Amino acid sequence: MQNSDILQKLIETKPILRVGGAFDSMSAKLVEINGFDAIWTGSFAISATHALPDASILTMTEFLNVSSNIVESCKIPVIADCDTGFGGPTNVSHTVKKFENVGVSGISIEDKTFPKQNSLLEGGNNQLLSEKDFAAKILAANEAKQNKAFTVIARIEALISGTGIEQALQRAYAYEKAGADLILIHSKKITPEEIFEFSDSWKGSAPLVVIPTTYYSVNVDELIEHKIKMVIYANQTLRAAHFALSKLLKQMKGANNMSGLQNEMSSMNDIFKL
Ligand code: SPV
Ligand code: MG
Repeated sequence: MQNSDILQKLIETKPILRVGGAFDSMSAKLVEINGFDAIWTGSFAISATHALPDASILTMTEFLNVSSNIVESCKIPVIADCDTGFGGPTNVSHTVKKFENVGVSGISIEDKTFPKQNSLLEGGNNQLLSEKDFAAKILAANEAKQNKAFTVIARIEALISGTGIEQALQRAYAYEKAGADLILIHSKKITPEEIFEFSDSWKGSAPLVVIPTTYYSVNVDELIEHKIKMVIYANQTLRAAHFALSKLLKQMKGANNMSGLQNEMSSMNDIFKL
């Protein structure tokens, strides 16, 4: 059984899938060890580890290399964030071929124009691609996959761009018709109301995915009640790594020796085990 089949099986059988964000093989391995269902290789976290903004700067190949390394180190499925698909429908076909060939189980593409900016960036540009042009990308992705179980996630940015629920629903139906396996409905609100309004109105059959970064107090139970099938914790690992390193380095810089800092880091044995 390929990992794409395993991911499909999990989607069919579990009430909700918990997906942890990772940006390299070590963070991905930790996501796996801690019992998550799948790994999200997010453009925000991967860009940040290159000290770059999440603004379509890294190339498809650079993102592919990170996901490929993670697939090699982990047993659980990997879902790759492929931004806007790195171009038009032909680029999307090529992207699917490349990511599927290295063993990634699914990709997500979003309906913004290239170059995109991170959806949560204050004052960021969130211009939407036309529904028709994005549906063509989903069609291309669907046609390009070798294994039927390879998951194509259509990510809707209508709520992020302020276009509203009606537009989000209309796009979701169009993308499902074009072959999307899952619909990712993204929001930057600090409460989940608009996500729930969307999911309560959704009459399609594609399961729904959310990324509760800004509405972080939402409970998993509530997500299940509102028909959400997958929750992606996209960037918490990156932020924790940044936080821990920043804190430690500040303390190290002012210290005469490292005695007081041993509890601020994993032991050598922890790393040997990894
Ligand atoms: C990412 O993790 O790269 C995402 C989610 O796409 S967000 O940062 O909320 O846009
Ligand atoms: Mg992203």
